[in-house]
Order: sequence, then C-alpha cells, then structure tokens
Amino acid sequence: MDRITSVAIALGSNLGDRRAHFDYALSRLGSILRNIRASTFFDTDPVDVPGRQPLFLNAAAVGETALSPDELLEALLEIEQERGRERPMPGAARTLDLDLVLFGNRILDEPGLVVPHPRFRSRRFVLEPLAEIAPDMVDPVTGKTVGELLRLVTG
Ligand code: PH2
Ligand code: MG
Ligand code: MG
Repeated sequence: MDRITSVAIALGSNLGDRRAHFDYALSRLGSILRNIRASTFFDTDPVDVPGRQPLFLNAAAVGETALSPDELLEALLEIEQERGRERPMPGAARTLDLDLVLFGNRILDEPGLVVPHPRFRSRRFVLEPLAEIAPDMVDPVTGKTVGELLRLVTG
C-alpha cells in the first residue's frame, strides 16, 4: 500500500475544443486525486514541435493520491484516450496531453515513466501554471522549488 503522495500534472491541448478537453480532464482527475487544485488556463505558442501547429492551451493541476506512479500514469493515458488522443508522430498536435511532472520526492527512470518529467525545468508553459498553484513544490533532482525554477527560465 502506497502512502499519500502530492503530485503535479501538466495539461496541454492544441486540437479541437481545448477548454472542453481541460474541463473533462479536471473533472476526471478530481475523482482520482484528493484536494485537487487547478491553475488558470494559459494560451501558449508551440515549443519544439514539428511543422506549424495551432496555439496550445496549458494548465497544471496538483493533488494527493494513494495510487502508485504506474497506476496514476495508466489513469492519465486512459483520460487522454477518452478525448480521442492520437499519436501519429512524436510531437503531433493533440486533443489532450496529461504529463506526470512530479510524484512527491520520487525519482523514477523506467521505460515510459520518467519522473520528474525530464524537460519540465526548461518549459515555461509547465512552470508558469504550476507556480501559480504550487510554487513551493520541490524538484527532488535539483532541490529547487517550482517558483525558483520559473525564475530561472524567465530571468
Ligand atoms: N507540449 C509539447 C511540446 N511543445 N508547446 C506548448 N506551448 N505547450 C505544450 O503543452 C507542449 C509544447 C510536448 O508534449
Ligand atoms: Mg507533453
Ligand atoms: Mg505526454
């Protein structure tokens, strides 16, 4: 039995009704996580994606769970599927992307499950929404808080 762990999830969408995908995801996450809190929704320019793509909507959610990292990841992929997520190529436009950014102070490097998310420290579209709701959450790899990481990318 796992202990209760604080987790951070990044939401992204740039295909279809982006707000509807987020509303749906937050409602589903609300039944999986305790004490869920969500950031406001940010319009962001696509970063490191192939071709020309529509604007993204990004947000973050935090909450607590007794699930294992694998179980939570499986639930996130299931919610993506429920919004018709397709993966024709890496970085393709998507209805809903739910990334596990932080799982308490756990550091995991398994096929399909790298936590903390390997690129979140450089991604303003993740750090800005997350800092809005959880600036004091700590990245176990660098020991820095989310607020500190955001200041490093915004200068
Ligand atoms: N997600 C990516 C790659 N690039 N750019 C923005 N603005 N927002 C995202 O969520 C995003 C991205 C890979 O998942
Ligand atoms: Mg992603
Ligand atoms: Mg993803």
